[in-house]
Amino acid sequence: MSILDKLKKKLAKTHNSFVKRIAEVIRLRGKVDEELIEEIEDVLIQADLGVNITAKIINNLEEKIRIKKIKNSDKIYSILEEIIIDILEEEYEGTSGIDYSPAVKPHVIMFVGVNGTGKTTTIAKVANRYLDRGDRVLLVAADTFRAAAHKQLDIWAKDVGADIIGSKHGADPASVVYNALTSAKAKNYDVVLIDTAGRLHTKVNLMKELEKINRTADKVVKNSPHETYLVIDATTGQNGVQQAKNFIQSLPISGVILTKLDGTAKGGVAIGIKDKLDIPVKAICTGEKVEDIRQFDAANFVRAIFED
Ligand SMILES: Nc1nc2c(ncn2[C@@H]2O[C@H](COP(=O)(O)OP(=O)(O)O)[C@@H](O)[C@H]2O)c(=O)[nH]1
Ligand SMILES: [Mg+2]
Repeated sequence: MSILDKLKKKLAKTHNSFVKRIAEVIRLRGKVDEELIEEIEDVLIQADLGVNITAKIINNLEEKIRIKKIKNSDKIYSILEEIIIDILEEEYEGTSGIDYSPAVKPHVIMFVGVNGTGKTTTIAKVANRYLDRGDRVLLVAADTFRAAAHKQLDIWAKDVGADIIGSKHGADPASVVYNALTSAKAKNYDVVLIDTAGRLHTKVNLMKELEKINRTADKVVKNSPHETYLVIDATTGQNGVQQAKNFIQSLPISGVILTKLDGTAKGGVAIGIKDKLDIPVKAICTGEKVEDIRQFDAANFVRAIFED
């Protein structure tokens, strides 16, 4: 099976609900008129693309229809696919996925996001990629709020073969990070992945804690964290994207990792993120196993959901 075919299989729910409905709308309407455009617009909105990007897509579609004088609806589907790819390729120009060959060592990455979005699982996946390349990887259990959090990361660390530094439940996460980075420098680790809490007593407390971790890391390894990834659960659609704004206001987020695309019809959410948050999707996750992560390739993603 080709890489694209594998992705198609994982994104089948999004394909079946969203683009099949567009195809259906186009087939039933037959001709190209205002009503067809409105119906396509409705489907795009319902598919969690977001209002802004949908407006952009529809504007481009109307323009193409006018310029090319398209009367018959059978071309609309492929035109729409092309338009979305064009918009995303422009937005994603100059961006890249997760940097698996960083210049500076230790390369420090912090993972943030709401509880249950998939931070800990994603860390295992990313760790596995670095380990495959021969890097020495240290995981840091800085989610000290949930009692089970350290244990969960511990299990993953054993599974993928990474080292881990943690602390007692309730410890100060910034000091855990301080110790971990000091040790990472002394022991020449290549990569350090920091797991953080997704929930505290209040949202303000959580953001303060993450900001403190951020500042502390920089004190030990200059300019770190080199990357801060925001993990968003695709099944929560536009709500998940909305929640992201709290993190973006407090932290220098370098990219989004979108998870659980395998279990949702809301995969269209990936299309609107860069437009809405001005932060690129770096990678996508399509399952619970360590290999279920891949770099986000916008054009490939759109092809995978549009094409049979
Ligand atoms: N289907 C699916 N489940 C996922 C994915 N990523 C994470 N999960 C599951 O989501 C749940 C929460 O993940 P976890 O890593 O604990 O989230 P955290 O609270 O952000 O650390 C777990 O049951 C994971 O197995 C994914 O890409 N696909
Ligand atoms: Mg966790």
